[in-house]
Amino acid sequence: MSSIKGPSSAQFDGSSLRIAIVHARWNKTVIESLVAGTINKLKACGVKDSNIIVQSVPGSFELPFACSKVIAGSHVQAATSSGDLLGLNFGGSSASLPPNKEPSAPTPTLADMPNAPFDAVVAIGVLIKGSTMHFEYICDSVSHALMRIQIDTGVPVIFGVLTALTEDQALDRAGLGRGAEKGHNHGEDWGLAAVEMGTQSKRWAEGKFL
Ligand code: DLZ
Repeated sequence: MSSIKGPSSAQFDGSSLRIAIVHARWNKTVIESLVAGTINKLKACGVKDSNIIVQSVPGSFELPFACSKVIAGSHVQAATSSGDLLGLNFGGSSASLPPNKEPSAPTPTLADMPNAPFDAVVAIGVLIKGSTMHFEYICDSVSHALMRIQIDTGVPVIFGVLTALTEDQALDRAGLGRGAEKGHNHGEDWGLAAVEMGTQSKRWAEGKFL
């Protein structure tokens, strides 16, 4: 019997979004597949290559700190580039332009610039239960911290952390199953969720609900 689990589909255009992926490096094989699945789906939704930023951290425990810093840093980056657009720092030094000469290149708009604040962040980690309580502590603290970051910053943080009881569970959820069924790559769902939440949160912030 086929499963009834999983999200129903919805289509969103990611072409104006800037998305960060922050991933842990523990359990590399599974991580790589999940990150690739996420990127593939982001691109399929129209997110431009230059608007997908990937950063890594040692393990899942470091994900909340990194997500928080990356979100804050993207605001600093955006503030700096809007200064550039006002001519404060255009092309490195506007003072070096010859007198009465305007820059000849078309002035970029903020939408073209690959340094707008992130519209969503995907946090990817793979936790596999061992013989101690380590797994429980990290799962619990990371999931709560990621939730808090999205509420506190107003930037959606997609929960791309697998909390698997066995290696096979983790492999199955990355489309790398060792059995006849390879399983489904959950990174694809996270890419879709990032585009949907990035798009919707922009609209909601503008009071648009249709
Ligand atoms: C230490 C540890 C262990 C035992 N297991 C995992 C795991 O399954 N997945 C994961 O992402 N990270 C693991 N870590 C590393 C911790 O997340 C963290 O990087 C270290 O405790 C250093 O803070």
